[in-house]
Amino acid sequence: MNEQLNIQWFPGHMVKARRMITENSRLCDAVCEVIDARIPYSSRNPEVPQLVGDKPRLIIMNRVDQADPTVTAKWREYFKSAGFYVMETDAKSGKGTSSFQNTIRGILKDKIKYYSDRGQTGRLLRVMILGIPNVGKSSFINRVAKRRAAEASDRPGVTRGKQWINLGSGIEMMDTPGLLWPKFEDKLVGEHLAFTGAVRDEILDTETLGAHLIKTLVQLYPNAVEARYKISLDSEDGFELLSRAARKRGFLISGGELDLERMSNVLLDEFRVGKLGRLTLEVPPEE
Ligand SMILES: Nc1nc2c(ncn2[C@@H]2O[C@H](COP(=O)(O)OP(=O)(O)OP(=O)(O)O)[C@@H](O)[C@H]2O)c(=O)[nH]1
Ligand SMILES: [Mg+2]
Repeated sequence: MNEQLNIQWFPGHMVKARRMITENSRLCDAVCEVIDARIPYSSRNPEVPQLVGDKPRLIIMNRVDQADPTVTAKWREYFKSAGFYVMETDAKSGKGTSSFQNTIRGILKDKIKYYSDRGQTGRLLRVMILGIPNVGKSSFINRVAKRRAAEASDRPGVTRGKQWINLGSGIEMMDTPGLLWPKFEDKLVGEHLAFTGAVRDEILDTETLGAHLIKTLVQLYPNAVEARYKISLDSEDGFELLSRAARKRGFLISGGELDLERMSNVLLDEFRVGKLGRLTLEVPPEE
């Protein structure tokens, strides 16, 4: 497979968002990085430290309902041993989100004491919610706030500006637009972000993306691919695997040629909605 996926995605609004995040982080007591449990490595923005300085940081592994539970547990331990606070959430159903406020109060207990020692008991704690596009930031905030405070939807780039959401309990959350970074140093990072839907599909070559995805899945979860597409897996070539799946489904264009674009779209959709099961594409580095 020679085709390269060249994914460069840093539109103008992200330049603005980045500036806005840096300016507002000064007002915040803590920063939450919402990451995608299916790609915990690729969904972490390497620029976060330089954007927000050394604020206390909480990692929210979201989409755990779509991720492989065994691998999620490994990532949890990995992040914990790296000194992060970690939560595991499914912001769609709300599972795992109810401990957020207590977790934040725990993380900021010294600060709370500092304020209360000075009689500033009513002082708001401000928490910035950061993450890649479409990861579930706004959904998470809505779950914690128990109302539709922030717009959430099934495509990247929905939240455009900042929005403060007051929880009415002394904590205020700041929703931010999904942010990527100007260059993916590692080609796999761009690919994984595209597979999971963090990068808008329109800027990508669908067939190449599909070929890369099926090859990746065959390497990591061969049984899931076999069960879903009923193809033989004795090939290392993504386009060949994709062709086999297209043939099996009878996806043809006029002239009898296989419709690989259609098969790619189906594969991407089925992967994203979880029809292949709970799959995680990245494992933590070994100690
Ligand atoms: N299965 C599943 N779906 C989720 C989860 N969290 C969010 N979603 C869905 O993912 C889509 C995107 O959610 P949003 O909350 O809008 O994501 P966002 O990070 O605010 O996106 P932008 O504002 O575009 O950056 C919505 O369709 C949500 O229902 C989750 O934990 N599991
Ligand atoms: Mg949003």
